[in-house]
Amino acid sequence: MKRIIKIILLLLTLSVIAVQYEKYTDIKEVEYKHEEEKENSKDDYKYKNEDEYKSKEEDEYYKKLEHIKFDFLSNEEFVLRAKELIEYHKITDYTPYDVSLSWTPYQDSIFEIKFDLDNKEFTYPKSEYIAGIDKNSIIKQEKKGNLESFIYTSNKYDVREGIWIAFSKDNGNSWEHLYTGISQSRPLNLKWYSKTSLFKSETELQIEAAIVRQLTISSRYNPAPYEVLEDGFLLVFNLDDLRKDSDLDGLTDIEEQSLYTDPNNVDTDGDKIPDDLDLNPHFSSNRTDKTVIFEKVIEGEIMLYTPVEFSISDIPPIAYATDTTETLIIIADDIHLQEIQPKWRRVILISAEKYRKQSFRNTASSISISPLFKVDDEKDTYIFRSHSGGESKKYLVIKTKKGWEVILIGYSIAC
Ligand SMILES: [Ca+2]
Ligand SMILES: [Ca+2]
Ligand SMILES: [Ca+2]
Repeated sequence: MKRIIKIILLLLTLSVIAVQYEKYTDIKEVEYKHEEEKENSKDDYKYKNEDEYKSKEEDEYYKKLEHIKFDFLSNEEFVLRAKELIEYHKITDYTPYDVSLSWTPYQDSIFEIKFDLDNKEFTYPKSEYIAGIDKNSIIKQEKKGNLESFIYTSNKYDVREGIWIAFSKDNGNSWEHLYTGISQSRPLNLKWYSKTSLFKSETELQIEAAIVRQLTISSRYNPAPYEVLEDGFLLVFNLDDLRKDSDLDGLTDIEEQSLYTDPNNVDTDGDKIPDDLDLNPHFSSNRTDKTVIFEKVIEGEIMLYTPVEFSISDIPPIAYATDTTETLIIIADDIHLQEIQPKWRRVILISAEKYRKQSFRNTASSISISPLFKVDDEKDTYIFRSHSGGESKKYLVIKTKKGWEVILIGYSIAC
């Protein structure tokens, strides 16, 4: 996790010098005539370059961040933290980790894309489903008497490959889906090819695993190169532990750990919306006019060089989480951001300090957003930045008579 923070900080400093997309270089001099230019001369913008908008507030903010140092975990520390994640046994008679077996036989077969010569188009194999789950996501499956179970991956709480269990006691007629709180290869790689039976008992499942460590920062290779730090683990999932929902709010204790909500409180932020339905479970929504700016950014409504105008009266009805709601972690300390009212995604707002303290937990997709910085010598004009993955974006915010106008003025990626 420190590595991720390190990357985020690196991006902050790199954002100015990062390679700009070529296609944006020719819109360095973009002129935008506001419809109501007569009404307000300030609305007649001429965007030359994102670097024109300087802010001493911004400089101060990032100067402080530069003092935080992050070190990679040593391999020994890495292994110790990995072992804390889950109940396990060490075994001697195990199937060694094999990177060439990254794909299950089903995944291998479904990736056989064929070219149809007659119709001159590619034909893709049809996905098959079991218990509502694409067989592509299944790691290991087994039947034993009336019991049937499989371990699979889902992105519900993780950016990639969170580990889930599907369990049936009635020959696959009805299914229960349970989140384990860990994700594949981060850092425990669960082996579909291990010989050990999935059923340890009627209430416990087991699977072999190895502790692996990715050797590159980038995961553009699939599978990314790994080294095996320790092999021979037998992970044990006690189904009753996975089912435990101490406050009966519909989210298991493990899910609440992943969402940083209180496992002993039905309504963590006290806004009368229970944790399982709350799209912003940590803060009750007392929106300010600045809150709306961040909502537009989170919803992806701000486009490059196309100003978006809105006001605080632009309040969407309260929306609720469903079974398929995705989760976005937002790392930010800004009060205006904390009050956002999401429309379709669950947002978990946590401080950079809290985020930094994690080891491997919670790999939901995350975005880091700066506060609003006042632009020097300009009235009601702000800039702020967002960072996610390798992307860095810079926004210009101007207060108008109607409310706010927000424009994405800078976009860079780290190569
Ligand atoms: Ca709960
Ligand atoms: Ca709760
Ligand atoms: Ca709530």
